[in-house]
Amino acid sequence: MKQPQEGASTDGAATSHGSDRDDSDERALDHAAPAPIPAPLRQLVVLPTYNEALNVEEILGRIRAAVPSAHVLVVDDGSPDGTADLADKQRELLGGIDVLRRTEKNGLGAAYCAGFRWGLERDYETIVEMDADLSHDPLVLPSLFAAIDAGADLVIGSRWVEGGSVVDWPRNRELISRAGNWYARVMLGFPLRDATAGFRAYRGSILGTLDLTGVRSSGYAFQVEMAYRFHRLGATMSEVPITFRERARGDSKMSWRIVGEALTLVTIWGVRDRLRQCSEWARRRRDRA
Ligand SMILES: Nc1nc2c(ncn2[C@@H]2O[C@H](COP(=O)(O)OP(=O)(O)OP(=O)(O)O)[C@@H](O)[C@H]2O)c(=O)[nH]1
Ligand SMILES: [Mg+2]
Repeated sequence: MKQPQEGASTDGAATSHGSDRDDSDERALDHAAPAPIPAPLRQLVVLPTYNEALNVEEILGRIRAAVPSAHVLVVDDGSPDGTADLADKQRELLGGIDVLRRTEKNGLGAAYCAGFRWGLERDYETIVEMDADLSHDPLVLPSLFAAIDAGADLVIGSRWVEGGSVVDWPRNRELISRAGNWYARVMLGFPLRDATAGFRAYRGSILGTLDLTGVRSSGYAFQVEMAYRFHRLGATMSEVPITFRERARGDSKMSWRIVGEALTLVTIWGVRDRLRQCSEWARRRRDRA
């Protein structure tokens, strides 16, 4: 796939780069030996942020410490609290970070899709998504990458498999999450225990086959939609247990609208699947008659 030019943007957004090179270096190389073939880019962590000024520096430091060779892309939707500027400071300090500055808050799904496209354009082999609010522990990242290396196409950091847990989460949030996941499992026919989780790794070669422009969902529904699309492709999916911590700083963007969106879309997809199955069954009966 083609490498976008330095300073090129995804979705018209501006990116600040972790490795700015001098043009004169490029010219000097013109007469030298052929440029070495770049090593394949392996691991990208996409971190969506909206008003995470209280968390972004710490999460970036912890990701860098946990997986020093992974690249990180912060996707900020014009946070008024200066999150993107703080991320840029960490970029200069730590390296291996890019900041994609988008101008409008268009929801988590759109931010993730912009981040995925950025990574796919650069041929990353594994693309991780995680929250910036410290709910997801970066120390889990090596096990997500290892599961992809072992053959999985989608690996979910799961609260609801054996060994998984939540800390400081209100009981009603836990009930909504468990019930929503049960409903998604029944309606969509996949075996996942935590399809709404936002801590997961995708195999880039499979992610790249999806039409991301067709993704409409934004919150929990986005996570379910991606898992459902992988399931329909027959992809290998697995879950690793995580401990999820309620955010300690900053405001949640969760809302009843996001829960409603997930319920509505899961119902539509589930009913559509059953109608498809019925018409397939009727067609086969007709063919046999
Ligand atoms: N770029 C971008 N990031 C967002 C948007 N909405 C939420 N985020 C980020 O997505 C991550 C998850 O959002 P949260 O507010 O923590 O939502 P949540 O984890 O579902 O809900 P809580 O459990 O209450 O924290 C965080 O890193 C947010 O900053 C958005 O519209 N655009
Ligand atoms: Mg959160």
